[in-house]
Amino acid sequence: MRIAILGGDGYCGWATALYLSSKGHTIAIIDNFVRRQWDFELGVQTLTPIRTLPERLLVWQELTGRTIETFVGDITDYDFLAATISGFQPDAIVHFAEQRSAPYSMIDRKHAVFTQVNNVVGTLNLLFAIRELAPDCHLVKLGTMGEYGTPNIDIEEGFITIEHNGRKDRLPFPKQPGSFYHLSKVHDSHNITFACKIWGLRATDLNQGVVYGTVTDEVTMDEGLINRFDYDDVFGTVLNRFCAQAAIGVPLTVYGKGGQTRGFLDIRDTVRCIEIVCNNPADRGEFRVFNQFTEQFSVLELAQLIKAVGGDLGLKVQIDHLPDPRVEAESHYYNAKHSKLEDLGLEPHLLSDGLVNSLINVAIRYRDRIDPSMFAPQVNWRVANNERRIVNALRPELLSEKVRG
Ligand code: NAD
Ligand code: USQ
Repeated sequence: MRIAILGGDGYCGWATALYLSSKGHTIAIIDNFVRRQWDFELGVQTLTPIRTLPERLLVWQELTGRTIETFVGDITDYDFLAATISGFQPDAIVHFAEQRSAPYSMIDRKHAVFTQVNNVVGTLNLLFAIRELAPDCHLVKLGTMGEYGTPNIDIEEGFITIEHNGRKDRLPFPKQPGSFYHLSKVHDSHNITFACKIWGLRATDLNQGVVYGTVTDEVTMDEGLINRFDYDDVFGTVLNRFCAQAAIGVPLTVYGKGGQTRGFLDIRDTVRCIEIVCNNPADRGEFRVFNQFTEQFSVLELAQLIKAVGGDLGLKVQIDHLPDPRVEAESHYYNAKHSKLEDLGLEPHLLSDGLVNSLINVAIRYRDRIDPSMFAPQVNWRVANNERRIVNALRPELLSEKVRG
């Protein structure tokens, strides 16, 4: 298949592009490198020393003989996007190209607006481009489990059948997102549902849980292919942060009671899920929703697991409970369904299998690059204008040159 990976220079996108390329698909990466600019803006960097996209792609080509085409630009720019879709003519488009950090979207008005414009306009442009230029193409869109929030009932995969005043209907599952970022995903889902209905597009919305790990067969082929590992207070996700903290003997930062329960999956399962979904496209006019995660844990369970496993590796791990900077339930019911991808053939990698090799050992290997000042949370949900340290103003026209190398 011809598969366009929007956001292919990012964490999930890079691993997916290489995986699908290794399976023989023709891949194009579309990215504007804004993720690298956000690091520059916040004064943070990935724990792992990632190369520029041209350098990474050259390593891939030399190792495998496979070429991946690149289109550098912003998908909120419709002319750029339309020219790209029309030039590449994809069978499937995997859309990762959004601002994905909840804390980033909660810094202040500017960052909230940026997040929603970037995400909602990018996706809306994409829907119009598909309709106009590739109407049979399958849109594989990354949503998030956080769209549902933490209701006191079981979470279904996208839809729930409700009986009300003697009548019955299958309706979208209620959404209670917990940040302006998570809200942007809900807005996207509504726009995609509507476009499928009115134009007969085909789309799969993947409500993905928190992804962990850096190791896939392809990125470990060479140091030059290494993937991101973010541990800072804005882009670092909880498991990465805990492993980086454990690696240098800093107490693990559990927010509040730590009863916050989320769905998690190994990056090896992210790439496999995308393959499964591309191989089993939605029908014309169909809007499908799959919950993409494999196991659920509370934040405190993760901290205790890392303490135990880290202890076996000789690390001295302590657990701290910080006041929760977010507005979220600190203990709650959580039972989210996630069987549709397994029904299509996903064989999950469990955390017990990936924790040491894909996380703790990577954190130990690069621990000299860890900046401990990145652990304290600096973005509080209750504050409209957080004074998080902004090191560099975001100036895309200058920065894009810088990050391209
Ligand atoms: P990432 O930030 O590492 O990658 C996103 C990529 O998209 C970056 O390379 C960035 O430069 C690019 N991008 C962003 N806006 C763009 C635009 N307007 N035009 C062109 N390129 C643009 O993020 P990730 O962790 O790989 O996440 C990918 C997707 O998966 C996101 O949509 C995210 O919401 C979703 N997701 C991620 C996780 C996770 O744990 N990482 C979990 C659930 C869902
Ligand atoms: N948390 C801590 N301590 C920390 C960091 C986080 O206790 O040091 C807690 C948070 O308060 C939250 C939970 O851990 O309750 C998860 O936070 P996170 O930063 O790991 O993940 P989140 O903000 O939910 O976002 C991440 C990705 C996002 C994706 C989402 C999937 O950044 O792109 O959409 O996971 S989900 O959580 O299912 O919505």
